[in-house]
Amino acid sequence: MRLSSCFMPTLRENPAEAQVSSHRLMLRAGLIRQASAGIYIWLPLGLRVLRKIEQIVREEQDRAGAQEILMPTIQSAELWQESGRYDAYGKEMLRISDRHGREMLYGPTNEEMVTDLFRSNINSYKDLPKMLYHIQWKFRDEIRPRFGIMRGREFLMKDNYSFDIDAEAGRLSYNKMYVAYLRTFARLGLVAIPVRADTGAIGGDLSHEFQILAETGESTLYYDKAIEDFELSSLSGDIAPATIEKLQGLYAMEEEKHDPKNCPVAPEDLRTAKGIEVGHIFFFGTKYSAAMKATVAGPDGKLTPVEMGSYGIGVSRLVGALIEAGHDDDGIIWPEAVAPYKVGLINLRVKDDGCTAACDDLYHRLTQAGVEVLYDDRNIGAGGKFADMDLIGLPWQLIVGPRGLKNALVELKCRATGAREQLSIAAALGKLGA
Ligand code: P5A
Repeated sequence: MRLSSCFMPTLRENPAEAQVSSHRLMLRAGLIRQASAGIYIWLPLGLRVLRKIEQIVREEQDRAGAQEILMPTIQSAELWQESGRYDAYGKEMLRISDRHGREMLYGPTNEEMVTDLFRSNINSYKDLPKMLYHIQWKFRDEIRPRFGIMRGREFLMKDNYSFDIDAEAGRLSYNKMYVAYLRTFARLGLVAIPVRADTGAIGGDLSHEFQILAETGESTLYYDKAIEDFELSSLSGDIAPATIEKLQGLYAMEEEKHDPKNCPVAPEDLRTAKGIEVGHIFFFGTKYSAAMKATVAGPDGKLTPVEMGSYGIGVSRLVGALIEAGHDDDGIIWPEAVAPYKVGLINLRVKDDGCTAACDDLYHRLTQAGVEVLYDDRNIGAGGKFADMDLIGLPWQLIVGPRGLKNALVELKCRATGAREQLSIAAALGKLGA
């Protein structure tokens, strides 16, 4: 993509309304703009990141055996009356009525709808287990939307729902998702600590939140330092059941549930940190299936309510969380897995025919090789180009000017380390995978 034709409205100054780095940088780097309180427009650069995170989340859901569907954002109130949550959900639910005066709502989550889908289509243990997920916008009328997309009113969630014949099988599905989450966050280069959690409005008795460590986190965590030995950000390959059991057995609690007097961890082994909740998983058994009569016939022909769990990832919140975990004074530092482009190609002298020809050629060759390039071909000063490129945080900067070209050299800068190298064009292309 050529920057001269790109819609990337960057800001030099810090926007007054932004209190945390990620919100500030998302506005400054031209990733989002606010449409109204807690509701955002995703601009081209921000949308590219959102889509890449979504894709990693999707691949790990698919790998765990879940199947993707797409349920609507607008739901009918009837199903929520059946489960009993229509009144219980309170003011966080955005209630709408259609032209016939029917009560509708903008979905804050989909347990009811998916339970209805299940009961109308599956009625035998032979069709179990099943896991169905979608990646869809949600609306929660948060009393205090803040920190940009981190606590929005409209936000993108991946929500998965598991269906099993009994509690034991349900627990296996829960653990499958637990592993899928560890893998997902590791692919994003994040340390996400699984913390035992309350089940709140969703219900049930087994639940974990996945918390990314960041100073600006809204939760305070206490956890056994042994969790750090699992090197959660670099997990790869299969994760053995014994590892899961060990990890789930280690102490990790939010402040509200942490009781220093009864904490099983010795004070010198206890860590405390702030966290951002990027995922939350629940095993709630028959809470919805019993209320909504979603039953299955077992091998003996007897009908029993299906055992269920639900598993959420805050896909849009992850964009903010990744920035909280990766930035410096100059701007964002994206991990390669989700960067909007891999390389920023900086043409230092657009008016110099030789320099522009060399840049055009590099742009062409990188693009041909499938490397995602943002080409700064604007006719502005070098200072503005460097500042913008650091701000938007692409992993690599390929800097091309007439002086270097005289010696057939270009400069390659790594955004994360700041390291710079003078290289021949062929060597630079090689390093970038072209
Ligand atoms: C699990 C999936 C649920 O809703 N039902 C379906 C269950 N869980 S949850 O914890 O309430 O939400 C799941 C994740 O969504 C993100 N999230 C938000 N992101 C941005 N703005 C918000 N207002 C917001 N609320 C929830 C979180 O990452 C949460 O873990």
